[in-house]
Amino acid sequence: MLLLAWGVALAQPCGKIASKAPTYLDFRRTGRLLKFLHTADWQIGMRAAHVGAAGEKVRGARLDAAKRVVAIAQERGADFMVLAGDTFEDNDVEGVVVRQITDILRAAPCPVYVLPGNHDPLIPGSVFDHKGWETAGNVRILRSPDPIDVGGAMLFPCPIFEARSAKDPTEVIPPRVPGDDGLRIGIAHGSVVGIGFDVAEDFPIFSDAPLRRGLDYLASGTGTRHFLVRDEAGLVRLAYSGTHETTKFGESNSGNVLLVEIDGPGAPPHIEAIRTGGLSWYQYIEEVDCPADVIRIRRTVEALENPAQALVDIRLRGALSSEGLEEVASIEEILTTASPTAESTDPVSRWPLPTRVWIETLPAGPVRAVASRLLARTERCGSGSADDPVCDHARGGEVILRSYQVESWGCFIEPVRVGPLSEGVNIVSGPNEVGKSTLTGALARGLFDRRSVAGSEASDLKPWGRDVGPRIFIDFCPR
Ligand SMILES: [Mn+2]
Repeated sequence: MLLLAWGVALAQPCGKIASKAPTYLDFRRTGRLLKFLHTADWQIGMRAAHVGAAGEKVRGARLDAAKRVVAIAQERGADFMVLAGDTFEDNDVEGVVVRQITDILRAAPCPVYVLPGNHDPLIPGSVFDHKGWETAGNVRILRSPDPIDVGGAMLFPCPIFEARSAKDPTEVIPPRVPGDDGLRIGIAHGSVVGIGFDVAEDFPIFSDAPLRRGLDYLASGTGTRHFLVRDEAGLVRLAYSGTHETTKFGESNSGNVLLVEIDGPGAPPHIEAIRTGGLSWYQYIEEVDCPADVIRIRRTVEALENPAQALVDIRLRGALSSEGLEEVASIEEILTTASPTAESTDPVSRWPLPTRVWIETLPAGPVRAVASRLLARTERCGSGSADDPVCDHARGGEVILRSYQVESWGCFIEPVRVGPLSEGVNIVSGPNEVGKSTLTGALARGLFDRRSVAGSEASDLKPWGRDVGPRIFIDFCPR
């Protein structure tokens, strides 16, 4: 309510508040650039449980990256710094952690504006009530939407007071009044509507918010990814810095701070992403069938730059000979040597493949025949030169699908045969709802389900009103 009254007053040129109009620098005369750092989503206090024993390293890296942001402010002569929300993982972080951040920010050579986000909203007992903030005179917590004159520009904060909301946080920014041709910078935390986020309750920000709110730039935060939102004229006036340090495997475009420079009101912002992240995250999730597969991964791991600052997640699946298992062990050794915190969080079950001698002890019959064939397949692996190991196992496993038959399966009560299939692309055509997907799905389940599938998983496949088990027969031969 108070905000609304404020906005109305500003909209009336004769109003009391509007008469305190800020004085803007005349950029055309001085040629001065407004230059500031935009960062967000530090998520300090993140437990990083997903990386096990490396959690300490990950937490430390987030503090180191925060120091780099401050160092960049110094090097690049930033006028001020903006932290656009979620500086902390939550409001329950320990006092000592808050103190670490206030110490880092206190060292900044410029004012620092900190916006509470949805992880650290301004609620009673919030992390921003900590006494440590009093020691950092250059740091200002953005506790209200009151505009701030930073000398040359007005900042319009959109603080967050709750963990979830369906309300656009930028609604508190008053529109630009006629005659106001100053630089206006918004600071918000929320998700852009329509850009891959489920924004129903995640503080939706519309991509044209800068236009609607009369902003030259809207510094925003949410999630971990750095990205820019272009307006219809192709200009970027809404940007997400992303987190300053990567938080997990597979995360793209994180570990940066944005240096924003604006020549003057209306001028397009110049945005430069500067690397702040210290850790590199590498993930290899692979199927391995022979030592050559593992050797390739070992060579990649050996070639990692700065392994002490690397987090490596390797998950291998498959059957390996003892030679292959030795390679796995050597990878573990490389990682442990490079980083004392390395650990095998998901150890492989080490079942070496049977040897020829052991197989000979089996009674003659199908078990021995199958074991021999499996061994022969793994022995074919690993051909090629030492420099270029080759695994030809995959070819050994190929089969030709000849036909298949489905019965008592979904809409098919009577047996239906698909085939004969040709050795190449086969097209199954028919009107909508005739059962093409059911037939294809049945084949996939026939090939990959366990024979023992029971319960609702199996009964869901039964034709309606019939109590017969679904059946599929697949006719295939080796290539
Ligand atoms: Mn957030």
